[in-house]
Amino acid sequence: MEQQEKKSYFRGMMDKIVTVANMEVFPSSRPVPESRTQDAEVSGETPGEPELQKKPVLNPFGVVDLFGKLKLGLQKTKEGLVGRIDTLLLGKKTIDADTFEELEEILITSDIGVKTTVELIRTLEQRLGRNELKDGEALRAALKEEILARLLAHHSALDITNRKPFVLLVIGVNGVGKTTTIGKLASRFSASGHKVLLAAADTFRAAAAEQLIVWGTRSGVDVIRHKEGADPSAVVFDACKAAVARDVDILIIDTAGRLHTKVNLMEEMKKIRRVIDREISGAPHETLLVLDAATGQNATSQARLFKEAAGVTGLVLTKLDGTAKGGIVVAVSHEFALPVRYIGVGEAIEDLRDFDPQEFTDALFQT
Ligand SMILES: Nc1nc2c(ncn2[C@@H]2O[C@H](COP(=O)(O)OP(=O)(O)O)[C@@H](O)[C@H]2O)c(=O)[nH]1
Ligand SMILES: [Mg+2]
Repeated sequence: MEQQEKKSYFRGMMDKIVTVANMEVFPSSRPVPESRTQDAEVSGETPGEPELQKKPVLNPFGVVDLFGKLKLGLQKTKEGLVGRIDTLLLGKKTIDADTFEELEEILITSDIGVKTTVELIRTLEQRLGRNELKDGEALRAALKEEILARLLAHHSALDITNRKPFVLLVIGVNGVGKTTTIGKLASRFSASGHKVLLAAADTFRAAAAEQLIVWGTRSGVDVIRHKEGADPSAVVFDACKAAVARDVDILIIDTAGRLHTKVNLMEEMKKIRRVIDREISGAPHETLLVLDAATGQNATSQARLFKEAAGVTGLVLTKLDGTAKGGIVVAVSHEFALPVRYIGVGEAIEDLRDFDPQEFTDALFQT
């Protein structure tokens, strides 16, 4: 009997030691071992080093032209959406039912979404009825106005200054760009003087944490990680404790999007949220859903699923460069009444941009 007790006491101690040994704080000052970055690259899914050395777009004064870069990033959507609209509308002297029918088709096939398209067309028809639209050019301008109005209606920038630590939970299915987005955000927040801590709660593969560490090392940001396969909630628990103890301004939590079933994934998200809230009351303060714009309507289904189950408060649309499906930005924001906080138009740090509805519509509609 006594021996039995000793045994279980011993096992309890071992469990504790293993738990502590499982956690690893990865200080940004520690060099990333060669093999780690290589691991990340070998996996093929997540390159360790994003390409940071792409040729900058310069304006005539030799200064990096961010608006020009945005326009370039949105080029395919511009061609697919506004290019076709121009072919339909420019030079058109009268607007009739056929014009609206064709416009509707262009909007739907550009991933603006059925719901938003129907609403846009209805509003434009009403404006025509009020004699506000004299010709094709006026209709084009009105369409831009209506799209902008819908984006502005839900828009607000992410403000991290009202809570400390501000807890930012990043969710989304596998491969959409969560870790890359977090890396870019970490370097931006730390460059603007904020103390940042990252949590590697995607514990499915070691490479996921390594990828975060590469970004962390680059921007001088620490990463809390556990061993591969550990319980994501345990990582989150440790990260919350560390964030409070170290007086950080913002804790950004990376998660996995690849549990076997949707139910599992959503249960995991709920568990993570419970743990965060228990440690830092009222947190997470923002739950960012990352969506890959190139997946078009799939992004809409993901937004529906995550919004219902995971308390999404903001969106990031990545990979707008290289896709003609950029209309999805308008569709998801409007359909789910969620602010788009950031958009990704490339792999460099400056390619993650604060979403600005005016700038976005200008970049699309400017000839
Ligand atoms: N072209 C482009 N690629 C991106 C963008 N954002 C992320 N990626 C790439 O998408 C791939 C998957 O990103 P990752 O962050 O690992 O996705 P995660 O599984 O959601 O964490 C990587 O190759 C990223 O470099 C973007 O805005 N544009
Ligand atoms: Mg990842």
